Amino acid sequence: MLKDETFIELNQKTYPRCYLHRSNSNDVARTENLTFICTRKKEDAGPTNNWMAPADAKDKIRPLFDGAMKGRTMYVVPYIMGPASSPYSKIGVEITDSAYVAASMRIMSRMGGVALDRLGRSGDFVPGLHSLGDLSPDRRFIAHFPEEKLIWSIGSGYGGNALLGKKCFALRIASWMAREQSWMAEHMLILGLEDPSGKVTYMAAAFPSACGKTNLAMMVSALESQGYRVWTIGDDIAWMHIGPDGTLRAINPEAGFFGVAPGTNGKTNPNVMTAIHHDTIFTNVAMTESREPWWEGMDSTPPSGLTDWHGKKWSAGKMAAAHPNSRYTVPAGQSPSISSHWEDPQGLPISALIFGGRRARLAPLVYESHNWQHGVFVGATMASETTAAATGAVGVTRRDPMAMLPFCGYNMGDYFGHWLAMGSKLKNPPRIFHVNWFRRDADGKFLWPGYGENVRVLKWMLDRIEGRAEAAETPIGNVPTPSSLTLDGLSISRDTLNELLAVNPQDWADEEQAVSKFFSKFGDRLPAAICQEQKALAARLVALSSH
Ligand code: OXD
Ligand code: MN
Repeated sequence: MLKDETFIELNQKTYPRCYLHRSNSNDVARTENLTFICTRKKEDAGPTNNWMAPADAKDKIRPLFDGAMKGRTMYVVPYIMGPASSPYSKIGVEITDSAYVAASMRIMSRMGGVALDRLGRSGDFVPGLHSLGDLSPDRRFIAHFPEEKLIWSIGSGYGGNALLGKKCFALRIASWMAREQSWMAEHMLILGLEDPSGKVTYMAAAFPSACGKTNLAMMVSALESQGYRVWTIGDDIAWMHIGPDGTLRAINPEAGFFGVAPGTNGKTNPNVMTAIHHDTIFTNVAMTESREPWWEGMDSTPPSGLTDWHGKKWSAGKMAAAHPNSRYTVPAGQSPSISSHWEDPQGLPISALIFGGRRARLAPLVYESHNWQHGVFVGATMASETTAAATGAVGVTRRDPMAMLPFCGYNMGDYFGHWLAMGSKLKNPPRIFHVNWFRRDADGKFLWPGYGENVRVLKWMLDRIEGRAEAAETPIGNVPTPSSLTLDGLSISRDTLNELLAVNPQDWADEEQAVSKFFSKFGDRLPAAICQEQKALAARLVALSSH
């Protein structure tokens, strides 16, 4: 890879075994418009997925693979998603003509001998065929065949399109398997919150792409001096099963972090800054004169002599030096925050599920749902302002249930039904919360400092679970009373706090309209319990505004 410049060597003194990869400039993010769920019946893919009939998809895509790998090296990559000895892990085999993909899979999954050993003579694996093709978006397809558990991807070398274990297998194909087998494959980080007694409570949280999952999972707690610490189990995907004791137990199917670089620094994520100083692949970041990786938001002023992500001399004022969706790929075990239990084969018991998104206006800092069914409704009504993680306009509000809109491998109406069904199978279903770190004031300034301070919100959740914290009832759920949040050491005015926690009935009535419009897409595949929750919310809003 060094020889053919797939990899550029970074400063081996300060960044040992770190390399920079520059992708084709038309191939820098997931392409949702070229991603297909290929089921026999269109309704089984549902209204939120692009659909092709399996036979049509194969007729269209197979010719693109003809001769595509000629003159290239073909890599056969057996890999395990999940800890090597976990009964919940699954095996995939990816065939690819990209050395970058093979090297990245080595970080992001347990690959090679360990996977072959586990596979033995069984044929129980998800095959994935990948080729860079000619990298033309006109001949780019990321096709999933969930009925036969098969993935075909051509024309892109970008992470989420090309590392087939991640979004394609661990979310799209796995979500289908999970419904068949009564478990859950979710776009969730997993963290452990340690309290002063040393007890660790595990939580899983779903946020749309590039909304801070990695930073939250790896947070350095602002309440560390009070004995609250955060441990990382995973930053992007959770596979959750019902354990023998009726609790929901989560494993992280991945072995590494494929994180968004811009905005990452010693304040926003000191743990990952430590982790990425060795054995890391950087993609589409800028490079300093001393051959170190650099991106916007790493420090306040760009150093002179930067090379941009295209490999050209960079000058300030023009475009960003690093691509906004530039990434680091780093083994999870390199983070100082990694939990000593992150590879526990039985997974970790989940006490809270958290949904969240970027909402400049609407949603309060945190609220708690009334029960599982209401919590599923809260997840189903999630929305967020878009980011650079996928191609398309940035900053528009899009509905993104459970942060799974781009990743659910089947009809989302049925997916809500699966969530509801899982709740009734759990002895003690986790509490369900919603958070919004991104609320802004009238001048557009963030109201909440975020990052390590978010532990204060996690602590409130823990206190709710343990019956210690107060909450005020609102039509959307329970919000903290100002005094129930642990705010010592943080300078935040009472007015700001009120603004952060406010639930404005008129705004929520407007939101309700948007939700109704979105739900109408699902027709009779929308579960009755979701309609019921929607009606109940509407009634509570009317009751409040007529007071
Ligand atoms: C990711 C994404 O890369 O969600 O994790 O886009
Ligand atoms: Mn993700």
